[in-house]
Amino acid sequence: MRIDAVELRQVRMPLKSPFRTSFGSEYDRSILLLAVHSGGAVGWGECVAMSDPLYSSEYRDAATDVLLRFLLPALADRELRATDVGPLLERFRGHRMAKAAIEAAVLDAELQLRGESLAGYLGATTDRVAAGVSVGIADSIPALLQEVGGYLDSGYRRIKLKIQPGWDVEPVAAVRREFGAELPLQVDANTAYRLSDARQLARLDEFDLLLIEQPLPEEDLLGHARLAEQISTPVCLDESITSAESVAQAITLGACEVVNIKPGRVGGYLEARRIHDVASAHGLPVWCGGMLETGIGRAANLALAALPGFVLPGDTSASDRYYAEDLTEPFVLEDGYVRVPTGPGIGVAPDPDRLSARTESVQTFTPGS
Ligand code: OSB
Ligand code: MG
Repeated sequence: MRIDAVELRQVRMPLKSPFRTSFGSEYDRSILLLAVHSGGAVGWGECVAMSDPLYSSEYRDAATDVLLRFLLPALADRELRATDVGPLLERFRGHRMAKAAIEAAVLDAELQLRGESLAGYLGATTDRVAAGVSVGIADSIPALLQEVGGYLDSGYRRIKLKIQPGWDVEPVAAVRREFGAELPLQVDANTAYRLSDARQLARLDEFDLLLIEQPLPEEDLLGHARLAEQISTPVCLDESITSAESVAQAITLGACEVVNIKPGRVGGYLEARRIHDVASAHGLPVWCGGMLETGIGRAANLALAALPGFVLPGDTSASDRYYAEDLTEPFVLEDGYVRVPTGPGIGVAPDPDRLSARTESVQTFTPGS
């Protein structure tokens, strides 16, 4: 294929309720969507960079800038396959979320032109994925229990609680007490702790959690390895895992016993699959993380989450966990599972009216101009 044009669309999606983590509160999701036009096909990619650099150093407007100035020009005016995107962009440091978005859009267009689904292309072995849900920091324990209860009533198969110093043992103990020992339960600290908090984190041991996600800073692999020796809850990395190489290092160090794979964070679906392969070869379970995606990113995440190493439920919730109205046909929960799209490419496209209603601005990149 060849890139005829790329639309960079800034959309704003109001969240049904605010999402509070140790790094801040989101009230709406400000998203960069890419549409790659190629030979009559339109491929979609959702950039997971948030509006502010709080989860990672990347942010939406920086992604837009690096795409327009560096990444898109490097892909223009040539025959291109999705597998070329990573190598062609490798000399530009970092900006993995921006790279992932353009690779995803190129891949969607290429697969549509071939009539092949992303799930089939990646090697999916299932047609539905067990859905977990990520629950933000609440205003009170009763409010948290009510929210968790609502998700369990809807059928979610695993609960993840966001934690931070001052909101850890108490909410976990309350959820265990209310919903029982059998509930698959895990926590995510988004780097809010230090190794000196190991004794506090060891207090979570008695609650038999599936894992603790990213307790320490992104760069602190050694700290995670030390912490893993001091707590019995398995350590899972999110922010620290940026490539297949980084996961191999983390595993070798003993810093990581479970991996949260987010395609956006690691530069795309192809690198995400390599991480899956490395982790699986080492016998580590992986699961698919999320970044409050619309149906565009969610469709592609579901294709990835259908690979055989994804043995834990992901943050692949239904559309109505986040949005009153999704950009695509909504993904729904069926008996605690979400269906993997089977159509060509990612298998979904935004509804034109809903997309234009949510669009704040559009910039167009045209090769040679
Ligand atoms: O750390 O997994 C995270 C959302 C935004 C940024 C980081 C994270 C999250 C979530 C929500 O936990 C996952 C989802 O449901 O999309
Ligand atoms: Mg996380």
